[in-house]
Amino acid sequence: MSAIPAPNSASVRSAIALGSNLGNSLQTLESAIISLAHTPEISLQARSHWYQTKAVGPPQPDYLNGCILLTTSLKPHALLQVLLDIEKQFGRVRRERWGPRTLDLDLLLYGDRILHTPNLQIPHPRMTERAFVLIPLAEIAPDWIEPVSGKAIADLVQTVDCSEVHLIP
Ligand code: PH2
Ligand code: MG
Ligand code: MG
Repeated sequence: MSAIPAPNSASVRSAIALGSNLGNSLQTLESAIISLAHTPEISLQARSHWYQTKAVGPPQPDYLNGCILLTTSLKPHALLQVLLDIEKQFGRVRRERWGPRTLDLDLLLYGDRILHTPNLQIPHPRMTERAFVLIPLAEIAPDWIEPVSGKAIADLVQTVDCSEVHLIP
């Protein structure tokens, strides 16, 4: 009997939010997507438009925000480490919480997993309140159920103020 090769790892769908409000944000964000797409364990599936968004938090310049969908064989913490490495590669320096940054990559969703660890919470704990996350995510994953609220992204986006999130054509 011939052996059926076991898949070495299951692929899980994940959603990532991207943001930048320092330096050449558009170039940084585009380069970050290329870096992610070139990571061997990651396959890029979809990307949203970019949006210009008013900063939430201390006074600072507007952000560019967007979201991507990928599939990955990486476990959540390994995927987080890839995101942190790419942030560092683009000169991210961690200063004040919610302060300006050259690149922010946030792990939003990982399949239907709910995870609470000291350095990683999935779903991202503030994603359901943030128009700058939900609007781009709704473009590429309207039917994805956020597992804590049990609501689809397309429904969550109806519950937030979208007036300060502007599509960049
Ligand atoms: N990120 C923050 C804090 N505030 N505001 C906008 N508009 N976009 C962001 O990505 C953002 C923010 C912390 O991660
Ligand atoms: Mg963030
Ligand atoms: Mg972050």
